[in-house]
Amino acid sequence: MDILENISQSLQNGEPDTVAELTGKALDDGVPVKELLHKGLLSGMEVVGERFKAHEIFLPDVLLAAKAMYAGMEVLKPLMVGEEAATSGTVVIGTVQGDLHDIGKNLVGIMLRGAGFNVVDLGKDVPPERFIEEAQRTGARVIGMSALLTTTMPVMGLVVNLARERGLLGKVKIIVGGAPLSDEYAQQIGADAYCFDGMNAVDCVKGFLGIN
Ligand code: B1M
Repeated sequence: MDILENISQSLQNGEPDTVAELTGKALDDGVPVKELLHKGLLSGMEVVGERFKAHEIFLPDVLLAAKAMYAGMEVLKPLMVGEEAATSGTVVIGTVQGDLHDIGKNLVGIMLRGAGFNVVDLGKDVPPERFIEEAQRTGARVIGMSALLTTTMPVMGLVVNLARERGLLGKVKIIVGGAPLSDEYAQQIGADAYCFDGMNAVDCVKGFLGIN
């Protein structure tokens, strides 16, 4: 088994220590960060999602896999963040109210920080009002919301409506992301963009702020 398969398998088994160790070893062996993230960690998490859906594994197994995912991300984080100074503007991010999935949102935060943005991370289960208050308090140029559940996606629309009521639309751009989201849904709720992953979120934010 090659090291990436090994990482994916250890993540599926919910083994944080092994995942961290193997991720470090793969880096030492010269495996690129992007490949490690996609072919090791994310591919493992995809299998976990499929097996959970098929009722082959249960919630505690998924939680352990999430812990293992974090252990791997911790090792990669310094390499993803880079050296750029945070001068490009503030982005407020969070996972919407009712939703506890934060792995994707955290990855997006890491990528945005790496691209030089000041990221205010509100965490998970964030009520609509908080996104707006923090954007106003920090003078953020962009609000980024994440949702992984079809039942929590509508909360994003509430945030857009609140931003409209407070006269923020246009001044603050709103981006949305997460597995069940789409361009169509983003348009439907009046968000400025749907971003499919962290790199795409960086490109969207740079585009909005006129940064190359
Ligand atoms: Co849950 N869960 N979960 N879960 N979970 C899913 C999402 C699910 C698809 C699994 C399945 O059935 N196949 C399903 C949702 C079904 C649906 O709504 N259609 C599901 C369910 C049902 C549930 C519970 C309801 C289960 C239960 O209690 N019976 C429950 C809900 C809890 C709640 O939120 N209130 C629940 C709980 C959990 C755990 C807590 C155990 C755990 C989360 C731990 C954590 O996040 N700290 C968990 C996990 C890990 C998953 C799966 C397996 C993996 C999610 C993940 O982290 N993926 C997931 C199955 C799956 O997605 N395949 C599943 C890796 C992550 C990097 O990807 O988050 O998509 P993702 O982020 C990507 C992009 O989407 C994008 O960029 C990221 C990087 O590429 N992106 C953005 C995300 N946010 C963005 C924001 C942006 C831009 C891009 O701009 C701001």
